[in-house]
Amino acid sequence: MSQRRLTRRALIAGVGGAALAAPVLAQKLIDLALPGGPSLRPLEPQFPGKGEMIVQRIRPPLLETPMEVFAKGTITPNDRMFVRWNWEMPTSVNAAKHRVAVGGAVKAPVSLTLDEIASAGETVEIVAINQCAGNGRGLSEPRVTGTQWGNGAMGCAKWTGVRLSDVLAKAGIGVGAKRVRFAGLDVPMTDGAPQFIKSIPMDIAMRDDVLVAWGMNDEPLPLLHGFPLRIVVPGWFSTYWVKMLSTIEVLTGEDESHYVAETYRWPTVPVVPGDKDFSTVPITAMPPRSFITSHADGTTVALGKPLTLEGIAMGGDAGLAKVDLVGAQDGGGWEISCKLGPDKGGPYALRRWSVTLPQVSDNLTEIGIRATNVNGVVQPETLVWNASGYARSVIERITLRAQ
Ligand SMILES: Nc1nc2c(c(=O)[nH]1)N[C@H]1C(S)=C(S)[C@@H](COP(=O)(O)O)O[C@H]1N2
Ligand SMILES: [Mo]
Repeated sequence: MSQRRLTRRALIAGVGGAALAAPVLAQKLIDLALPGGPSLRPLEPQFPGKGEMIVQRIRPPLLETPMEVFAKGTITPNDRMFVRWNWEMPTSVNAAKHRVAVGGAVKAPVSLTLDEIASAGETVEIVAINQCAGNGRGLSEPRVTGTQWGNGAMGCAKWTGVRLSDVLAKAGIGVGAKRVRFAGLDVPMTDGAPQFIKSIPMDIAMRDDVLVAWGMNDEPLPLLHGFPLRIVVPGWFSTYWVKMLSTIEVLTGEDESHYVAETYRWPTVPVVPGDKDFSTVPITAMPPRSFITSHADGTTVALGKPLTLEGIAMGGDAGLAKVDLVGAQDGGGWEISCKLGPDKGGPYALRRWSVTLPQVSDNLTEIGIRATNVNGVVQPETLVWNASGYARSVIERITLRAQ
């Protein structure tokens, strides 16, 4: 109980005083069914600015979206979007005083106000999935270190902003430009620890859908999601989507900074636990993924009746081509193609799928859902394990009991 109070106080201190008067409610727990355990987490109904969220950590906040949210629609409401900060986040930002410095290998460094950013070019809207590179890490077997996320460190929103290329044009890209690096207003909590800065290659930076965004689902970016500005790189893991953007720096060489050169990387070769000395590359583009949202694992369904299953899918860094329901790995050998919902949001958005089985004649043991994108990338049968649990992509399975 005292544990709960402490948690509550920390929570309030972390994001401002808005919820100070809120009553302490009875704590609800959710079971994320993490094979490496422990898998119970608090379900917090009133984290400031949020609806009910799974608390992975209070400070800096790591909040996970309950899977039930994805059953409701392909756009994740702002108050249900997962939250991830590596270091403490500022609890307020003065928009009038905020500037974005554009420097490094540019023709003339500039310091831009929000108005100057907003008028740097055409306003662009794009629907894109925001997914942590560690989403689903807690499901890794053998267990790996890092935040033990279930599959809720993802969400899909409509982002509004201007093209990064238009903002870069305000300073003029210099000779030999190779990468563009971003920093936000958050700073490390421990002395000497590296700041959370990230960079992307020049060709990605120049893409016409890579944004400096201020809008999220037609609202200003909430503080938790990076008010007033964040980077959006559709199709790439959101570790690159730097929040509370304050600095844009053009680099002429490789990025030797911690979060690019040392972490957020994965092996270029298959590895097993304990392997060392293999080469790594940054995790970048997302693979396809899909989930059953209509039925939780272990649900009972009616024997002898038709059964409709529904869910969500993503193509990753390319549009979705198809989604199939597949039988258990051993003794399966069947697959049924699912009906895709309308393509409302474009290639980087979540999409619905559904399939109706004419009659349930037995338990549906370890049935899976498998997405394929237009580049022919398919969710694999078995997880390609890596020691950081990055970029999970595997056929996710559930068992339904017929009764
Ligand atoms: N400034 C800043 N931007 C950041 C981070 C951060 O710690 N600081 N974390 C990154 C990571 S790892 C993720 S997964 C996403 C999470 O975005 P969200 O909190 O809006 O869901 O923000 C990215 N941008
Ligand atoms: Mo992340």
